Amino acid sequence: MRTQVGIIGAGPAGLLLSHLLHLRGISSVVLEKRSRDYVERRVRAGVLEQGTVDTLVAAGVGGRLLREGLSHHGIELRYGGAGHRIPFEKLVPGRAITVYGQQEVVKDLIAARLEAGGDVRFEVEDVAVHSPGDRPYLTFGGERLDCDVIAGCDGFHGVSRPSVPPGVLRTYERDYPFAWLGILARVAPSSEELIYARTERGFALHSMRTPEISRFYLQVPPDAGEAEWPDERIWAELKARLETVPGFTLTTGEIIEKGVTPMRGFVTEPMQYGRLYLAGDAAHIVPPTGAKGLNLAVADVRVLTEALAAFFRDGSTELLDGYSGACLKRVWRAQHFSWWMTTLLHTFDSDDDYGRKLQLSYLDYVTSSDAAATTLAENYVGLPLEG
Ligand code: RFL
Ligand code: PHB
Repeated sequence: MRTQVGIIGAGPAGLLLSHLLHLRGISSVVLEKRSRDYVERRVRAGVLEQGTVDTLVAAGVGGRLLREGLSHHGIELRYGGAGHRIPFEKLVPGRAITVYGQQEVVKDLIAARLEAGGDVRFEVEDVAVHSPGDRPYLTFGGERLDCDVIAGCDGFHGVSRPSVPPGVLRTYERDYPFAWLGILARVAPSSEELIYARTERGFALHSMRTPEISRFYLQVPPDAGEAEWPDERIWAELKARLETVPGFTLTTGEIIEKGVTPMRGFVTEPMQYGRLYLAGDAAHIVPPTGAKGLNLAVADVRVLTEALAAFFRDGSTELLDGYSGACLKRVWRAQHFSWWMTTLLHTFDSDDDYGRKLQLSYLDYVTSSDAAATTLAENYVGLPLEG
């Protein structure tokens, strides 16, 4: 078997890449180790930058997103007994975010790929990358797929990044001393906009998916297990961290999903080796406080598509050679923003009163100065995409 681009992973990065390449007349095969049902149900991100929405719409996969996505023009920062709105319409006019579940994006992309006769294979076993330096090929389940190029879109725990010879990639990492417990609940959101809450008990986030489904996150110890968090404890803690302003009541309901996510920043440089290109979480992850992971995956894939289109058009490798450099600027901006949001809103060492005072001082600044609030707003809605 052969294809132009062998893609490992049917997450947002791999599926969008396959779709955008198809629109340019470039063939690809997507190899995914999980089942279709599993990837379509995996609950993850929910906030799409304007540029992500524009990319999906321009690619013809934004129909349902435009109908069902919730357009948001602000977020609330809640701390010290008061809520403070960051108004996007005033600070970054014409730019907003859209709340639409990542698994809905994945469903839309899978449907589009299959409808166009795309080759997306699920439950593929033992994918391995061979000769990434020059004549790359993939093996899986006893088969061989020869490729001109391989795209490693297999997430943080995939096989593509470890297939690069030792010493080639440099990695940069930051671990945080806490995790997030994420909850999906069958209950109408108690707020119209997202609430990022800082309390002495830890951070909490009120997000949503639809007018009937809410999404919440709680800062928890790094080794927390789901078993330690029965539903009653979750609601009690969410109430303690969110019902901190007069007149706000959190409506509770049936919890339909929960999971613990570690908080980590990670970047690999470069994001390529020979004919292997890494995109999305395979190359970098951010703590979710800035809502950037999925959006960065989309930005990478846009750059990679342009570079591959030039390569298959006339053999030019200039854009491919510059792939990492073109992506990493945005990646590091998102790393910084995600670190900054995380540092601003989470509870760290309870003995560190100085750190606590700094946090509160910066929160006061961000919620009283348009200059500081604009910094938050323009990063949150997403800095302009190149091209
Ligand atoms: P994915 O989505 O992890 O997809 C990788 C795919 O590769 C498959 N795979 C393999 N396939 C074949 N062979 C192998 N050996 C393989 N190993 C892995 C996997 O099964 C999977 O299907 O990576 P991708 O496409 O790069 O997409 C990245 C995003 O998923 C991720 O950045 C976001 O979910 C991060 N994130 C958020 N991003 C946002 O932009 N906004 C948010 O609001 C946001 N919230 C979040 C998040 C991530 C979270 N978790 C659970 C990590 C909230 C949470 C809780
Ligand atoms: C989500 O809705 O899943 C979500 C929203 C904002 C974040 C992270 C996750 O910062």
